[in-house]
Amino acid sequence: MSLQELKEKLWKAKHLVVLTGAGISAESGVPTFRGEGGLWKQFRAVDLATPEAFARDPELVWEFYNWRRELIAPLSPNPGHFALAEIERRIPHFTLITQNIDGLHKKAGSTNIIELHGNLWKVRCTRCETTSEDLSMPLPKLPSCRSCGSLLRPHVVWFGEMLEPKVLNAAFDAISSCDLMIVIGTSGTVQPAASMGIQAKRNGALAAEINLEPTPYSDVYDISILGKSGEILPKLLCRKEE
Ligand code: BV8
Ligand code: ZN
Repeated sequence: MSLQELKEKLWKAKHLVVLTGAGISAESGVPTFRGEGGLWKQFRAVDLATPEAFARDPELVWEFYNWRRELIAPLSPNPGHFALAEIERRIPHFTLITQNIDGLHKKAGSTNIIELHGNLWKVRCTRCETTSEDLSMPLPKLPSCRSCGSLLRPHVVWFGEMLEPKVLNAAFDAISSCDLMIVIGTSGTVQPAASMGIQAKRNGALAAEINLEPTPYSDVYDISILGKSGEILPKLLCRKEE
């Protein structure tokens, strides 16, 4: 199946679910997790994005997140983000599930967004759990809660942590009722997000993938289109033959 077939399915879809990963933000300049830009100093993101790393050295983990905030703040959504926001405006029922914490989907105008792994611009108190958006940069080396004075942490889901049940339930509800699911810019490495495309297929939806390179799921999806999401997604918007 090709881009043209995906386009036909898209404009007939009753409920489209899109799952995005770091790849959709790559053309905005956000380093992906497993690409060459994914390194930070001598650390790998997966070694720092853990509760153990935060318990061991909260200042280092906050330095990592402050670095990502400084890096991402000036970046803009790319044509792939904008195309998804436009598709949401044009079809009856659209749910966007993202693994990304960069906030670029919202900046591009998407509204019905499920942030599986939290948000880089939100902080949460390690004691009273008060969660708020804080755009200030840089945050103090060890930011503290305005309500109780305890240490704040990034409001993101680290490796080894459960996703918030209400977030996960919202994602699975969408996946169980969609008739088309498009998985974009994710290597299919991180669970539980990685198996959501197959889940949708099992529930009877047509499953498609748009990715720069093949993934472990490419052969299982009904449609697998290789390329840059920033180039492919805008093509879905024009109704004429490509
Ligand atoms: C959980 C927030 C239950 C933080 C993130 C085995 C051992 C140990 C652990 C596990 C295991 N199996 C499963 C687990 C659990 C673990 C996991 O999956 N580990 C992996 C690494 C094996 N999962 C968890 O811990 C999750 N929780 O399962 O709870 C539990 C509880 C306790 C114990 C066990 C289970 C929580 C996972 C959430 C982690 N937090 N982010 C932060 O960002 O700082 S995940 C992080 O990775 C990002 O959110 C990122 O989005 C995500 C996934 O990566 P991708 O988005 O796919 O990015 P990647 O770079 O990999 O790929 C990019 C793709 O885009 C590539 O394919 C590339 O080709 C493509 N691309 C590039 N450019 C473009 C493009 N495509 C299109 N266009 C382009 N221009
Ligand atoms: Zn507090």
